[in-house]
Amino acid sequence: MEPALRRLVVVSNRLPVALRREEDGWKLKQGSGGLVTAMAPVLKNRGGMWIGWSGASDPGRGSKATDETDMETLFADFTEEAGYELCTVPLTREEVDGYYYGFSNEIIWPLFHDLQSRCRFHPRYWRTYLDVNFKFAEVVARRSSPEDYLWIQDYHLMHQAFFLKSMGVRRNTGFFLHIPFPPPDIFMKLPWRAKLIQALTEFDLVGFQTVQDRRNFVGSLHRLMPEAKVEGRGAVVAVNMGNRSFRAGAFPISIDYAQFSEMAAQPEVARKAFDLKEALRHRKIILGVDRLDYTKGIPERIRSIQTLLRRYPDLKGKVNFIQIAVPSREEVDEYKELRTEIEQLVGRVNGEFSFPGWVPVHYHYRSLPHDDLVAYYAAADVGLVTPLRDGMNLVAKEYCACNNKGDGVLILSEFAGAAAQLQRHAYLVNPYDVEGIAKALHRALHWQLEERKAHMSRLREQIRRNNIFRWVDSFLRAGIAKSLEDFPEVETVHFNRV
Ligand code: ADQ
Repeated sequence: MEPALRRLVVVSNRLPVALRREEDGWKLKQGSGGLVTAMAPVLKNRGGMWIGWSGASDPGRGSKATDETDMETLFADFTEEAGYELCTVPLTREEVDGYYYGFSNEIIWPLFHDLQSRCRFHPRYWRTYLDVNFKFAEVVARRSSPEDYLWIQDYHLMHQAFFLKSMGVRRNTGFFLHIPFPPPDIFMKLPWRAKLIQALTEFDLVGFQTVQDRRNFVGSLHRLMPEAKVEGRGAVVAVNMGNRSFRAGAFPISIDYAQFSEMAAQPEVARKAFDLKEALRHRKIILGVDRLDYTKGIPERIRSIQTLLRRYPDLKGKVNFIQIAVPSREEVDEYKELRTEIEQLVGRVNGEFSFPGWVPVHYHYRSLPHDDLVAYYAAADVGLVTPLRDGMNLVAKEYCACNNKGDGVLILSEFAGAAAQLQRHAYLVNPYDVEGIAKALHRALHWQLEERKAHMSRLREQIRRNNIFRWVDSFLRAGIAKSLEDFPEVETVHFNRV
């Protein structure tokens, strides 16, 4: 069905561009993530717009060239090239501190990842979060029209529909939460729980990564707004609130499978993967790739390598663990402490086991160019993806897509959203169970080739079919569909043990 959609307007905290200073001044480059790749054609086809914070526009931090006027020129050039418009929401230093570092990253991020003891429930953060959401909504109202479909991304902007409605601005709105939605007992810890959940009900469609996240949301909704009645049992359900209704659904995000797989097959990338293996004398490679974040379970993972080498001394000199960590939220103390903890752990494990010619743990703290990252994925015998909690986890999918030989093993945390889709063919582990991970690693390293191939080919097929384009398509179809009949009941594999 061709949607009656004139234009797609994506709203997210950050714009999908990287700002770089080159010799002749500042340059904007389109971001390269799966989300941008998948959205770009839709935005281009419909002459769409992306609204967000540039990340560099706050006065006091940026240089003269990053002020608003120069930005406008850069954005106009970008629009001509990319085929869709960028629109920036300028934020002050105080706003960024309260809304982004404060409410989003010190409250919602830990709470929604079940780590409530890390939350700092400062009322000031909440107020700034509301102010910034209002500011975003004003820009959205001004720059969009009633025929547009507004697709709001993630936990930074949960009050968009609420503020648009309170301004009397009628728009068709969809919201997608990239991180998990916590179980009701945890969500109830939030001092502003009733206002937040009500704000979410103001969207026409609320999307989650998994069916379990949607259930958690509905559980909290029932406690806080008992008048809410849920209809339907498929991936998308309708919620009636008496005088109005909205939809809630599970839309597992994915990657541009073909792009990863094709890149891994390119001769230069295959060469890089081979060089990497050769540099490590063709030892088995166990790989971890994450943003450096306390939800990703990196210290536990390093301890599991330590346990592996203690328990199975025959593996000494035969395996390497490579951990690539992308710098993230570096200004925040907790992230600095985590970095130190990881570096000390790496030092301890290497100190305990290294001998001339072999260092068990290789740790890289940097962002990698895309082709290097793909080469690491292609070279790895085991993808070790063990977040303590994760909305989806794209690394798990990227690893499989790059494993063109099909002989790798994916060890995956049961608390990653990806486990709901991949549990039958990944080796599921509890990320807190250091001994369990060590055992899984030992088994994975001794698995028969046929068995590994059978599992990996199924994983790859599942990710190839359910790729990022399908995700965009299914969300948009749900966002503009007319009735629940458009969503026949589906058998969705979900994971209950959260
Ligand atoms: P993230 O928490 O950032 O995303 P993830 O889904 O794993 O987690 O995505 C990380 C991305 O960063 C991957 O695409 C990966 O390729 C890239 N990356 C990692 N290490 C890198 C390196 N060293 N160099 C370059 N790139 C690197 C949030 C949620 C997730 C959810 C996504 C998408 O927390 O649960 O899957 O959004 O919805």
